[in-house]
Amino acid sequence: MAAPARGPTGGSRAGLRLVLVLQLLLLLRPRGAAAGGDETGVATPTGACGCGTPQRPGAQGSTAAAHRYSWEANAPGPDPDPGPDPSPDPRPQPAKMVPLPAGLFTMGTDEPQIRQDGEAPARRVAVDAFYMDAFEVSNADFQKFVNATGYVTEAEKFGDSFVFEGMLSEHVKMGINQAVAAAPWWLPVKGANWRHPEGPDSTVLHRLDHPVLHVSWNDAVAYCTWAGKRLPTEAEWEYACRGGLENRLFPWGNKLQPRGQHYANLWQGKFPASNTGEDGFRGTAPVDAFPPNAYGLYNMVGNAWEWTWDWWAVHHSTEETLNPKGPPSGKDRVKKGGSYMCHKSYCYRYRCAARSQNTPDSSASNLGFRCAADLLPGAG
Ligand SMILES: *[C@@H]1O[C@H](CO)[C@@H](O)[C@H](O)[C@H]1NC(C)=O
Ligand SMILES: [Ca+2]
Ligand SMILES: [Ca+2]
Repeated sequence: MAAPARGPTGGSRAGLRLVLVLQLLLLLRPRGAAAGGDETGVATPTGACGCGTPQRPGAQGSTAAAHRYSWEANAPGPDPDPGPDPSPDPRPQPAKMVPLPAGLFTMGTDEPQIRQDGEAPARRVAVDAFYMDAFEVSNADFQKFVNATGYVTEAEKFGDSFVFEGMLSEHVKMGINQAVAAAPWWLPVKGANWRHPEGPDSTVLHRLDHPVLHVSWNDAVAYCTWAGKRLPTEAEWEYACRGGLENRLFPWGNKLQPRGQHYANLWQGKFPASNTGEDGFRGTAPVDAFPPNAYGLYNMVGNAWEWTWDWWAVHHSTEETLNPKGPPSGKDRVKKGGSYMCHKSYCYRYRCAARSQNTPDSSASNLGFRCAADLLPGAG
């Protein structure tokens, strides 16, 4: 499910084409290798985890399955004194943060499912107390930021971003040249950006409560900085994901669907041909869909991938560390959690120990973020 990266030249067309050709070659490797622990030692191809979604634009799937966990379903009754301003505010847009206690936890795993991603070894990591956004940053949150600052994202500057082929309208697909269309899952779509996740003929206006997409690592840092926050380190993200549980696969435990319930927005069906949307969503879900983990954090795995602060590396010391921040330099940044396109057969990366990477200027239709902070912004 990893999104493809922009070329090392930072989006030059020649670089992009080279990357696409490389991705095509990598994509032509035998399928299933990624999930089974391909140990070729090849750096994880940034497009290898592409899970094409044959979805019509705008078709977000039925919301029935996850509705019961949504804010609407759990909202308190009407305020007895609504006050003088009856303006319809469909839902609160809390960039709500939750406090996480300082702690010592086991990061990574000695039973890696995708070894070449550097999931191993298990190592003891201590983190100081910090705050974490309860939700992925939503389109409404990002709109507020753009309204206030006039910020232009990298996808808007480059003029395109990566979208899964299956999410595109025929009209948009027709405009993509053949050489690129030969890469089966990910297509660089002109005019795709956070406002138009599937290209110019799509909009976020009916899904402002969904995670913002098509934001690069640089965009994410700009947003968090504006909000008085920062990106979480990978260690903080994984500590938050685990919700106080030790040695579990998922934020809620080891069973993917306890009591038959869906706990995350993933892919059901035979990837990539069919996307049943059994969990209620074929594309993204509202940032408050599905049950939170024990720390009160929503959609840590699934829905949108989330950028973290760290540079990417696959070799880790087993020594115990305090507040590790990853390698001092690198080419790619770490992203965590997998997305709505992840299926075990192809992209078993919706586990707390799983990880992937992209260049910091990359953006795609399944990649978002949330922020962390040492102190509550505006407090004190
Ligand atoms: C951003 O500005 C637009 C246009 O003025 C407005 O419709 C929208 O509600 C604003 N968004 C937020 C989150 O304030
Ligand atoms: Ca889903
Ligand atoms: Ca997520």
